[in-house]
Amino acid sequence: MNLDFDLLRPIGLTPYISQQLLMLDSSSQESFPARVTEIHRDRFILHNGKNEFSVRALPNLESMQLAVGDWVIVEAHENNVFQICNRMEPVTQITRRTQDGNRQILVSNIDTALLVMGLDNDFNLRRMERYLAIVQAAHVTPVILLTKRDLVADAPEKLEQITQRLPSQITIYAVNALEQHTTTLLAPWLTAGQTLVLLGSSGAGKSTLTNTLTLSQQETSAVRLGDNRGRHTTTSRSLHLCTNGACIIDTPGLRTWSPDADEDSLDLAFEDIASLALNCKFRNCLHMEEPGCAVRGIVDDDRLKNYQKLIREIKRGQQSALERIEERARWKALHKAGESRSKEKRERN
Ligand SMILES: Nc1nc2c(ncn2[C@@H]2O[C@H](COP(=O)(O)OP(=O)(O)O)[C@@H](O)[C@H]2O)c(=O)[nH]1
Ligand SMILES: [Mg+2]
Ligand SMILES: [Zn+2]
Repeated sequence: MNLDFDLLRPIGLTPYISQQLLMLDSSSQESFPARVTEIHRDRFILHNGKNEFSVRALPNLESMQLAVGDWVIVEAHENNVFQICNRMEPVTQITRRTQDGNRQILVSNIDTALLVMGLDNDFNLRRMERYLAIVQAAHVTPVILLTKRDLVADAPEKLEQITQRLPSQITIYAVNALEQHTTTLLAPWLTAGQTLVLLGSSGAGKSTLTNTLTLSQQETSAVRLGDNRGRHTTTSRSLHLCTNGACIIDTPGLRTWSPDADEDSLDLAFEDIASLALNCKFRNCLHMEEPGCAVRGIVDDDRLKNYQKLIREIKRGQQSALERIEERARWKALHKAGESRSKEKRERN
C-alpha cells in the first residue's frame, strides 16, 4: 500500500492510525488510505491528503457502517475507478440515540470536540450538558467555546455561571469567533495529527470559527477524481485544514438526540454528581427526596434535574432497544413456526 505519512498528517493521521492501516491492507490491487469526509445516499466523498474524490456506495459497504471521519483503504482500478475495501476500527466514535431508540454514528476518530454555544439567546446550560454527555461518553475531550463575547453585555456573568455549574476540569472559553486570538487560545488542541469536530446549534459560530482557524491556510483545491460526479456541484467541504496542523470536521446540526450512553458513561459527564453520590445514605439514591443525600443542595439544582432527565431518557432508550430485540425474536419464532408448517405440508403431499 501507498502510505505517505506527511501527506496524510494534515487530515489527521497519527502513528497509531498509520500502523492500523498498514495492518489492514490485504489488497493485491494498487491501494491507498483515505478519510471519509462526506456521506451521500449514493456515494462517499473521501480525502487522500491531496484531493477529495467520490466513490460509489456499493452494497458491500453497508455492513461497514461508514461515518464521516473514518479511515478506509481504497483500491484503485482501471479508468479512475476507486473502491473502498476496508475500514479501520475507529479509535473514537461519537454516537447518539435517535428518538426511536436507534444508535446513530455521528463521526469517527475525533480527538477534541469544540462545543460551540453563543452567549446570546443560544446560551442554554442544559443543552451544553447534553453535548458534554454525548462527547464524554465517547472519551473525546470537550472544549467549550462561548462565542459572541463581543456582542453581549453579560459575558462575564454567563461565563461565571457555567464555570460554577460544570466540573472544574472542563475547559471553557468565552471568545469572539472572528478574532485570531481564538486560534492562540486553542493552540494546544490544534497540533498536527489532531482531529476536531464542531458541535453546536445553527448560528452559534461554527463556520466563523472554521474560517478563523483555517485563515491563510491554502486549502487543497477540491478537484474531484473518481466518477467526476462531484465536479459540477459546489458542496461546501466538511473537512478543513487548520493553520496549526490539525483538521476540523464540520457536522450538520443535531436536532433531536439523546446521548448514546449507559448510566456509567453518563457519569463521565456528571463526574461531580457521581463522586458526591458515593456519600449518599442510600446506594441507589436518586437525589430526590431521600434523607441523607449528599448531592442535593450541593450540585446546582438545575444541573441535577437535567442529570435525572438524561438518566430517564437513557433508560427509555435501553428499554426500547430491548423491546426491539424481543420483537425481532418473536417474529423469528413466528417465521420458524410458519416454515415448519409449510415443510410439514410439503412432506405430507
Ligand atoms: N460579532 C460576532 N459575530 C459572530 C461570532 N460568532 C458568530 N458570529 C456571527 O454569527 C452568525 C452565524 O455564524 P455562523 O458561523 O454562520 O454559525 P454556524 O451556523 O454555527 O456555522 C454570522 O453572521 C457570524 O458572523 C462572534 O463571536 N462575534
Ligand atoms: Mg455553518
Ligand atoms: Zn443522593
